[in-house]
Amino acid sequence: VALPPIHIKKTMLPTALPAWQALAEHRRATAHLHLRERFAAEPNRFERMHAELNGLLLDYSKNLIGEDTLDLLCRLADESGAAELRRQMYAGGKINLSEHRAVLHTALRLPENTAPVYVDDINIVPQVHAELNRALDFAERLQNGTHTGCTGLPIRDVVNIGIGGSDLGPRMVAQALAPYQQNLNVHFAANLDSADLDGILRRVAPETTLFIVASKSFRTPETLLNAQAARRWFLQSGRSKADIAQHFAAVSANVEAAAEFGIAPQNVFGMFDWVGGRYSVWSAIGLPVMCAIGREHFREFLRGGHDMDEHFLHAPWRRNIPALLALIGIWQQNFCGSTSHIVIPYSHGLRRLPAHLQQLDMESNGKSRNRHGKPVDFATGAAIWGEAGVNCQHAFFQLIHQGTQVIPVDFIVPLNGEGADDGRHLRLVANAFAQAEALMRGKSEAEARAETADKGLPESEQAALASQRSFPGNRPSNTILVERITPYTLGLILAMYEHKVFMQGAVWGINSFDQWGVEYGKELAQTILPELQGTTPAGHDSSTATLIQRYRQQMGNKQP
Ligand code: G6Q
Repeated sequence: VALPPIHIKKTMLPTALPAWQALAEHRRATAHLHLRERFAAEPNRFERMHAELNGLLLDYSKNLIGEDTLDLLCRLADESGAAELRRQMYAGGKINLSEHRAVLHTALRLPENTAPVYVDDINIVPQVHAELNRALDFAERLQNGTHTGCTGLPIRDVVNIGIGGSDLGPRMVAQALAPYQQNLNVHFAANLDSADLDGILRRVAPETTLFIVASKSFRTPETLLNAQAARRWFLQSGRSKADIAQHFAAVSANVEAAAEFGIAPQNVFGMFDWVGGRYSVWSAIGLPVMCAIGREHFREFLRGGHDMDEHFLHAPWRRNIPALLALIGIWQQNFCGSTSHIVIPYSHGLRRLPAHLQQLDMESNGKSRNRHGKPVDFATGAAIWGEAGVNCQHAFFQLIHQGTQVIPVDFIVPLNGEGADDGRHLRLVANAFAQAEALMRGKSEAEARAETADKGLPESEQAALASQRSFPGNRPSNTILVERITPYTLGLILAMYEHKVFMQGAVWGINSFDQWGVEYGKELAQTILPELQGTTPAGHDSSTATLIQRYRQQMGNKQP
């Protein structure tokens, strides 16, 4: 089905839009307002500034915004043409212009009996389900012991070898859903540092281990080198090449290369050209997750993602959770001057979520040209970072409270924990809420002084202490509550962030779906590798040339 061309003018940067100009003016007029005063003046502020979807609650009231700010941000969304780009994305339009690709991670989460989605005139929904079912069946055969190792023993350990999008998503999801793990242990090796894979190989046995080589391109050197190391380890344990069929699987869009590597065709699961690596955990790249949690739970994860897709597609901006996160992020970054954004899950299971979001967001929106190649004149993707709460409170929170930068925070809080109900989770939640409140309110010098008034300190010391113990407050945060982390709620959370990233890219007019910086990194080492091995370095700056020289002096003839 031919889609009409995207209507956004190529030369138009969002800074030229009337709403952008109005927001800049609005910031000048409202910068003096403190959140503490806003809350005092608006008793129903929470009521007006929260949104909910199927048990996920977004409280965005602790942001430096008023109703007027939100109105202008929604106008910006309209003027930027984000709704049209969203329509194109869901319909299979090739919105990844630099790679001429459709962007259809939403199609991976569609129920089976759904309206067709066409890419190059082919309805992809049946393909999606065929490949999903193949992967789920395979995971089930591993789980129930129908697919055994070459000695007839059941598989106990699954080792995923992949990197970037072929690692971070499935690793994070498998870890977050550990309470749903059934009878297979899953491990993840990504780093080229041999300590990563070798550490896993020391803990597993060849006859009960299955390796998944996860690489969309099947050309990523890190993954191929680790896969070759795994194959060597397997063969050196006395197994034959014929045994590889029982112990190696692959997920790739490059089925021929997987076959060349020696993986049996029935163990190769396809990926689609129209899914970017960082959006691919919902595809067969989720195979290690399927192995860990099984068919029904994986389907629940997809259902969560799909429900968020429907919400993002249909809800008006003002009630649209991913759009609100995106627009408030744009406000914070482009109008209030923040340059980074923190994600703090108060959940040990979600401790890798910041790492996953780092890739999702920074690889998608770390761009300095618009989607038609025009340089931008405003800040795009924020630096994303974070760590599990409460650990981070004892580390970098000092800077968030009293540092000179304002860094917005997302607090992600499951109301129920997974472990023993001995009061620790209750305190975890108390910490999350208290941090958000403290960041918002701050503490005036007078309040700090009142705290130390009865300590019998000399007046000068009291004053000095009060100034150190005061907090500016007015520091923005979102709080995202779910009842607990389940496959369904994790699906909601993950898709929510994917659409936040899309929405920001859409308003900024950039292509969130290519990653030339990653491709560049893949090329660069190719030049230096032979030089480390002995060919004469050429054309480098003095720093790089000396570093190469140092390696060669140190390694002498010891190089592999
Ligand atoms: C993700 C990126 C990148 C990619 C890795 C692995 O969106 O494209 O992180 O996932 O470079 O690529 P392969 O899956 O092709 O090995």
